[in-house]
Amino acid sequence: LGSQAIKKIEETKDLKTLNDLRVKYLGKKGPIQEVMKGMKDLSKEERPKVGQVSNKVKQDISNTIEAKREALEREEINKKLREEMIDVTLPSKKPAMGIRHPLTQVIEEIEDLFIGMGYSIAEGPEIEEDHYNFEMLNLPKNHPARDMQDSFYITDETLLRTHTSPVQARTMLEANGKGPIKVICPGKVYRRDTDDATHSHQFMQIEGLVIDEKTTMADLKGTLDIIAKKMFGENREIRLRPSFFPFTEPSVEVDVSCAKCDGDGCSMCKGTGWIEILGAGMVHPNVLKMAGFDPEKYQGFAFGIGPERIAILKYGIDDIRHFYTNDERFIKQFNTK
Ligand code: FA5
Repeated sequence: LGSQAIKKIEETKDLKTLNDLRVKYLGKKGPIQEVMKGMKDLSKEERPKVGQVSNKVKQDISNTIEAKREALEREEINKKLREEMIDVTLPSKKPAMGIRHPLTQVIEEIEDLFIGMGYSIAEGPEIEEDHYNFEMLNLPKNHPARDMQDSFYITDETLLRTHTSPVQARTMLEANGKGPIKVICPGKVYRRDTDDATHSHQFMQIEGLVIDEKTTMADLKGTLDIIAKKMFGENREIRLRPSFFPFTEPSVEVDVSCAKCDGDGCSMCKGTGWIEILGAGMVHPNVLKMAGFDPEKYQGFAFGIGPERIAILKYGIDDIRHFYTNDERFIKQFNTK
């Protein structure tokens, strides 16, 4: 019995079968237990002999099971280690890298151009006081031109800024009536505009402000011409159209020529050959005065660029909403790495 059991145990290939064998041979109903039970019927002389033999068999079986169990467990661990082994010499998976948002790329490009021309960057709050958003910009309460920028009011006196022009007023106040000032102010703005292909209720603007003792409309035009050529190519031109903003006089809207309708933003030109990208003008004397500047001594120009419109034109994007709906397929096209 002993050698038969040991042979079976040694041939075992898994822990479950091994356990079954343990129960079979050493369990309460097993053959050894049976022999033990029958001991009482044996003679005095036979009893120790049989006892000794069955104890030895029991011990041998039990030792073999123990050794086999250890071997099987070791094998299992080794198998697991082999299967889960990491080959550190294999090339690793590249971690997915994010892409800078196309709008961020365009804004940074514009910022770099202005920094190269000696401008610094100013920022202001998105939750703005009516005072800076309108009044300091020559738009007193009930002025009809407030309707040009339908607003999200928070209280009677605070609102989500409708443009970046309040940063002009804040910057001028900080300068205590002393020029020169040369800043651009990028940031988010909000309007109760109905969303469509070219309008969003939240969009970006980049305000520009220059105040100095001899600043003219020619400086404004020259500056914008450089920006248009750098952003869109040397063959582009700009066109100034008379317009109205309460905070500038004269005021203009600025268009960029389309690239000979070769598909580059052409559909946006609606057949006219020009597309509007910003509003601008010479800072109104009232605005200078309110901010503590002497209009006899200082003049200045200001502009407000819509970077979404610049990006649309630059990349031939057909809908402004692509910027804000976070479709990865759109964003991934702007991987410049
Ligand atoms: C203004 O906001 C003036 N503050 C700009 C300005 C600054 C004029 C300094 C003079 C001096 P306007 O409302 O036209 O102007 O907006 C300026 C630009 O923002 C537009 O040319 C356009 O490019 C962009 N823009 C306006 N509304 C939207 C909109 N709903 N969605 C996306 N872009 C818009």
